[in-house]
Amino acid sequence: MRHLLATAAACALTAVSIVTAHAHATLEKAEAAPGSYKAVIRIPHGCDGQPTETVRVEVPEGYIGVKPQPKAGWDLVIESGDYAHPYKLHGRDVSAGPRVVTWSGGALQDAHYDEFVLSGTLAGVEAGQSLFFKTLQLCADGKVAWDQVPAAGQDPHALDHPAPGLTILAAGGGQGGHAMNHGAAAAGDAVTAGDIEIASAWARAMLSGQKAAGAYLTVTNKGGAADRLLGGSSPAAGKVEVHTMEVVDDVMTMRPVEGGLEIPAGGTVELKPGSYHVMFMDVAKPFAEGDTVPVTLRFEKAGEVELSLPVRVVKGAGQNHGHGHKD
Ligand SMILES: [Cu+2]
Repeated sequence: MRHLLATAAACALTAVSIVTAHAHATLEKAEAAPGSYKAVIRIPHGCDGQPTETVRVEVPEGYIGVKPQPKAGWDLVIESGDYAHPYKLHGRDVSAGPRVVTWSGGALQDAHYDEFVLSGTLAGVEAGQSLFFKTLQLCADGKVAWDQVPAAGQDPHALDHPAPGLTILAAGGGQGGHAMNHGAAAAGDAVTAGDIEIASAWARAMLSGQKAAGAYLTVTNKGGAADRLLGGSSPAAGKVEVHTMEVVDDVMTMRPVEGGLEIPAGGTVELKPGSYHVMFMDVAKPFAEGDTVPVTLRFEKAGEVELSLPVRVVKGAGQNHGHGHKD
C-alpha cells in the first residue's frame, strides 16, 4: 500500500514537470481578420529554471505600424527597417516600420508568467495565411528560441519550439477588424509602386482543361504623367499579357493591347470581365477557388509590382469564356 502511494506521487510529479516543459510561448489571440490587431505574446516559463531577462520579438511581414507596450522595469528598444513592399495605412503609403522589438533588463521568474504586447495593423494579408512572431527569451546564461515555423502541411504541434503563430481570417469575418476596402471584398489592401496604386485584384477560377484565365484589377495613377501597363510574368503561367476584349464580326475576341494599356495621369483604369484584363496563358495547373496566384506586373514608368491574386469563381459565367486568340 505504502509502495503504491509513493509510485502514484512520483507519476504525478513527472506529469507536472512534462506539462511545464511543453508550455510554449503563444499568442493570446491566434486568429484575426485584416485590420487592427493586438499581439499579446505569453511567456510561460524561463530558461531551464532561470529568470527571463530579455524578450525579443520579430515583427512578421504584413503586421505594420507596430507600437510595443512599455513594461515597468524593462527597457524597450525598437529596430525599424523596410517592409518587403509598401502598404496603405490610414490612407498613407508606409514602406518601413518596426521589425524587431526587444524588452530587456527585466527579471521574469521561471515560476511566473507575463505578457508582452504589440499593437499594429494586419495589412496585405489573406485569409488562411499564417504569420509567425519569432520570439527569443534570454536568461543569465541560457536562452529559449521560439522560432520554428512549420513547413507546408506540417502540424505546428509537432515542433519543439514553434514560433507563436497567427492565422488570418477573412476580412470583415471577425469582430474587431475594420479594414474592409469599399466594395473590394476580401481582395486585400491596395499595393503601390511609385505613382501607381493597384486595388481589388483577383483572378478567375478555371475549369479543368482550361489553359488560360483572366485577372482583373483597378489601377490608379496618382502621378502627373501617364504610365503604361506593359505586361507581366508569373510562375503559374507561361505567358502573362494585357488584353482587350471586343466584338469582331459578332465574335467576342481578345487580343493583346499594343504598346501597353495607358493609365492616364491622375486617372483610374478598371480591368474587368468583358473588358481589359490581364491574361494568364499556358497555365499548367488550373486556378481553383481559394488559391492565390503570384504575378509581377510591369509598368513603363512605375516598374515592377508584385501581387498575389485571390482566385474567385464567377457565377453564371465561365462557360462563355471561350478564347478567340489569334496568335
Ligand atoms: Cu484574354
